[in-house]
Amino acid sequence: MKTAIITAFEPFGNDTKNPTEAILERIPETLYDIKIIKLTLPVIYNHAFERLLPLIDEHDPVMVLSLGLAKGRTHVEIERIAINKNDARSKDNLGNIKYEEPIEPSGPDGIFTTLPLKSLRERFQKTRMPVSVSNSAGTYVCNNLFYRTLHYTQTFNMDTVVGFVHVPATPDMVSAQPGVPSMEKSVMVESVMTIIDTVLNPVDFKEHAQKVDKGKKVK
Ligand code: PCA
Repeated sequence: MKTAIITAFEPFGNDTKNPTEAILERIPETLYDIKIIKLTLPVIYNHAFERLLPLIDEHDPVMVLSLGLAKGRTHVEIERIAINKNDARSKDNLGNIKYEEPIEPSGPDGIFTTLPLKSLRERFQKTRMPVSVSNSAGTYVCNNLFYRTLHYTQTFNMDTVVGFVHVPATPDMVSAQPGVPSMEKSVMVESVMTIIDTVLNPVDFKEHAQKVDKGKKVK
């Protein structure tokens, strides 16, 4: 049986929850005969990827889709690119602060997602769902995980589709923070499920697995 891996993150910073964990719970165990493996990762540079790596090696998944919280965003966003840099003022959950540090010293500056952005954009336009493409996954732990996953699968010429999705806060998280945008969990779940469906749907998947554009620009 083929597998796909979907990851969430633990809470970090001043927040006591991360909506990606609740989204993960709502994702089914199988879809189109593909087993979905779910994993919640620590918000720690490199540790997150090191937790994921044995599962990638064991299952050679058709897709690894990681979810992260980006408080301040207004809607669900699919990340276009991971960049080779750790650089954030916020501490990770082990207290690490990274400053102008490459993730992979000999890796490329940036690596594009291998999600089918064109099909995804068409799908979201058609369904009129509030999902867009973001051109920066930041330089904190989410970008670190995204970069390392893309770098690994490309280094070993794997056909795995690798993507990252950032979601906003939920309303309860920002009730005492006027002006900080939020989104209901149910809309996030629907958005993430549509992304997963677009990739794993047997018809779409077959077509786009052949042209997974290994780091090439997605027009
Ligand atoms: N968001 C952080 C790390 C964990 C998460 O959910 C980020 O955007 O880097």
